[in-house]
Amino acid sequence: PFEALSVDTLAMRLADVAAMRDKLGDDPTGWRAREVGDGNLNLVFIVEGARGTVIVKQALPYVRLVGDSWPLPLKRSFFEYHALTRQAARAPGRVPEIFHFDETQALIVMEFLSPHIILRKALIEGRRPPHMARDLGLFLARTLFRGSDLCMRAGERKADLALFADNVELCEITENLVFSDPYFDAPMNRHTSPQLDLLVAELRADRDLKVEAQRLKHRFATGAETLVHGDMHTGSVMVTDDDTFVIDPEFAFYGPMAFDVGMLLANFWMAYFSQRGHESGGERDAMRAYLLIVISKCWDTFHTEFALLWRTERTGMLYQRSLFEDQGDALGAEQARHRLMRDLWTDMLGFAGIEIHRRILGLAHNAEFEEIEDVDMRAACEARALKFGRHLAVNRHGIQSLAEIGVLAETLDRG
Ligand code: SR1
Ligand code: MG
Repeated sequence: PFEALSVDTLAMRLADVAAMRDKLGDDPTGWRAREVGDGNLNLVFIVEGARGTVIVKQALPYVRLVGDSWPLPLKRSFFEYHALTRQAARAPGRVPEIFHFDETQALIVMEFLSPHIILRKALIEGRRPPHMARDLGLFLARTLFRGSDLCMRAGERKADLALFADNVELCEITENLVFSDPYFDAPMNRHTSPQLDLLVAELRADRDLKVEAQRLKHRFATGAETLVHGDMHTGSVMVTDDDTFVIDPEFAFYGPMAFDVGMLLANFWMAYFSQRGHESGGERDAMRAYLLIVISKCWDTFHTEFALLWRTERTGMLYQRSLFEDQGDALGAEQARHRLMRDLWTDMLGFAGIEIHRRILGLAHNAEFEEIEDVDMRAACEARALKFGRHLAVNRHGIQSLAEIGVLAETLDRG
C-alpha cells in the first residue's frame, strides 16, 4: 500500500530500486535526503549519494497546501509520468529525465537539475535569463502541435485522449479554482483586503467578465485539442542563463492549445506588474523592459515554430495535405493555419486574463505579489494586474497585437 516517504525512511524504502543505486551509489546508508517541496501538492526530495544526486517526487493523497481535509488521488503521479515521457519525445531536452516510476507509491525518480532555479524565483530576484523565452516558445509549439490531430495518428491520439481523460480531479481543480471561484465569494478565496475590496466587488458584479470566464471554462472543459501541460506557470519552469526545463505536468490532459500559452504569458505579465513592489534603482526598469520582450519573443517563437511544424510535420487527420498541398493549394493550407492561429490568439488572451485573476482573487497566489511587504504597494500592483486581466478576457476578440497590450500594461503600471 501507499506510504508517504520521509527524509528518514527514503533511503531504506528505495534501497532496492536499481535506478537509485545506479545514480547514487550502492550504499543506501550513505544517501542523504532533503525535502524541498514548496509547491501546493506534493513531496519533493533531493537525494544525494556518493555517485550523484536525484529528485524523488511523491504525490500525497491530499492537497498539501490545504491538508488532508482535501483528498486528491495519487494517480496524478501516473499522469505526470506519462506526460513527461510524451514531452521528452516531442520537445527533447526540455523536461527532466525519468529514472524510475512506481505507480503504487506515486513516486517518480528523476534528474536533479543543477544549478537550475525556479523561473519565478529568478524573476523575483531580478535575473534575466537570455534564452528562456525562445526555449519556452519552442517547447509550447512542439508539445502542443505534436500532441494533436495535426500530427499524431488518429488512433494513437484517441488512445492518449482516453488515457488522460481520467485526470478528472486535477482538471476539476482548474475548472473551479481558475474559472469560477475568483468570480464569486468562494470559501477558499483570499485577496489583499481591504485595499482591493471595492475592485473585487466590481469584478464579481461584472456580467461581461463572468460570461467570458464561463465561455473560457467551456473551452477548457470541452476543447480536447492536444496534450497540454495544464499548469504552465513560471513555477513549473527551471532555468539557468543557458538552459530551460519544464517540470511538473501532473495537470496534463487533452485541452485547448492556447491554455498553456495563455497561462505562461499571464505569469510573465504578473511578474511585470509586480516590479514596482520590488524596486531597486534602474534594475527594475530593465526588468520591466525585459519582461515585455520575453512575452513577445515567447509568442513570436511559438507562432513561427508552429507554422514550421504545420508546413513540415502535418501528418494527422486535420487539414490533410491531400486537400491542400497535394492539389497545389499551399495557400489554402496557409489560410487554414491563419484561421487556427487567430482562434488560438483570442483563446490565449482569454486564458491569460483569467489566470491573472485567479492568482490574485483565488486560493493559489503568486510569490511575486505575496512577497511585496508594503501591503498598499502590493494591492496597487495587484489592482493594475486585475484591470489588465479584465481587459484581456473581455476584449480579446478585438485585441490585435502584443504591442497594443504592452502599451496598456505600461500605462496601467505607471498608475
Ligand atoms: C489546490 S492546487 C492549487 C494550484 O496549485 C497548482 O500548482 C495549480 O496551479 C493549482 O491551481
Ligand atoms: Mg506544480
